[in-house]
Amino acid sequence: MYKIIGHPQSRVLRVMWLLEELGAPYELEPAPPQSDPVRAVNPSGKIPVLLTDGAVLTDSVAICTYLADKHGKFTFPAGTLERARQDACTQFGVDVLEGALWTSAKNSFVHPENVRVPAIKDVCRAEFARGLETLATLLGDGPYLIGETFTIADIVVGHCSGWAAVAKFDLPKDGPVHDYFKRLRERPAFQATMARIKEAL
Ligand SMILES: N[C@@H](CCC(=O)N[C@@H](CS)C(=O)NCC(=O)O)C(=O)O
Repeated sequence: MYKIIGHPQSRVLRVMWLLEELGAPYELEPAPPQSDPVRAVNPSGKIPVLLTDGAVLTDSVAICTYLADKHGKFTFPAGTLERARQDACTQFGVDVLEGALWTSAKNSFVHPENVRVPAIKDVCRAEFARGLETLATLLGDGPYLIGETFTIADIVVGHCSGWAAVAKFDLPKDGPVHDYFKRLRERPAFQATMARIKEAL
């Protein structure tokens, strides 16, 4: 049994979604970032945290990579060219899409008001829009980032699309990227994750 610590409307969703895809049972403690239960296991106070086999794992991408490698699913094996492409897509999600969303969030509500720079949010929107153009190229004929195989790179990018919707960033109303995001949302494991989040809140 895995235990996830962290409020699920966050990068915690990535770990929940992957565990649902894997069909692996897990417990969720929906603690907010910087709360006592989080800081007790992760000094940075950041979420998600995964407790497994007596160990504390942090960082959503590190956790997803560990779980996918461990279960041998939703990832290509280390040392293959497909894995290198998959990792590049994951890093694209984190660097470009998440980078824009996170900088915008930090300057909207995460940082104290006196250190926020609201004007940066226009830059974030522009970067995100450019990222969607890159995504269309990476996706090619799809259906997923690495062709026919759904991987953790799709989970990271898919999570960013939901985050963008909540943050009211512009998303395509039709076309291949729109259809890709819809395809991700329609996966039974994603639907199960959303149901579990609803139940937890
Ligand atoms: N790279 C980390 C980032 C974790 C992170 O910043 N999580 C946010 C919530 S989604 C958080 O805990 N923020 C509180 C803070 O930065 O103090 C990951 O992917 O897990």
